[in-house]
Amino acid sequence: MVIVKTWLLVQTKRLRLRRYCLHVSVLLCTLATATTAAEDYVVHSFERQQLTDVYYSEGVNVGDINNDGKQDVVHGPYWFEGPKFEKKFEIYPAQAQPRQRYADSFFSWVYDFDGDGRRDVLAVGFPGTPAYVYQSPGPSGWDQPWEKYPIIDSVANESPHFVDLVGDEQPEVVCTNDGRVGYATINQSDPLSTWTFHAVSESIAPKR
Ligand SMILES: [Ca+2]
Ligand SMILES: [Ca+2]
Ligand SMILES: [Ca+2]
Repeated sequence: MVIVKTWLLVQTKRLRLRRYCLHVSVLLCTLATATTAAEDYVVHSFERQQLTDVYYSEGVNVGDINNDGKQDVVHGPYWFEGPKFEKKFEIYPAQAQPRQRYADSFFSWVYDFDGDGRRDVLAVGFPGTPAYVYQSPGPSGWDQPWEKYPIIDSVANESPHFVDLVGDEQPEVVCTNDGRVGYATINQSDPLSTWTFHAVSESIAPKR
């Protein structure tokens, strides 16, 4: 009986010790987290620069259009030259959009589609409308509209993406087309002609 009592006492002490260790561990973890969190809190401040007061597009993107190593901004029909963003150049004839409606331009991405060393612009409009590549003319053509090439007949879904989905080091447009979820790949033999849409679902989504 004494042996049993002693064993129980030892086990109880062990249990208390474990609980104490657990409490200390939790406290240490909390302190460590608090220290890390304190170090992580850095206030990043930004300077606001308004590029335009006209509504041209739902979206904006960045990329080095003029190959000077500085990021430029693309907003609908315009690209703004970085790093000052005081000069803007037309990609296609600019038309102000009615503020009470969606714009005819939703997304733009900057990428050299034809491999000539100049980054072009892929533009996606209202869901269910075609996507176009605007071919960069280079510095001699900044004062004129860029050549426009339809590459996908319809891009839909609220937020299409332009990412390397299938791992071939080239991006694809991930979207819906005619209600089908899928992705469109760049036409390797002619990047400025029609791309191929690869459906991964039946027609299950809205067509716009
Ligand atoms: Ca640039
Ligand atoms: Ca190009
Ligand atoms: Ca890819």
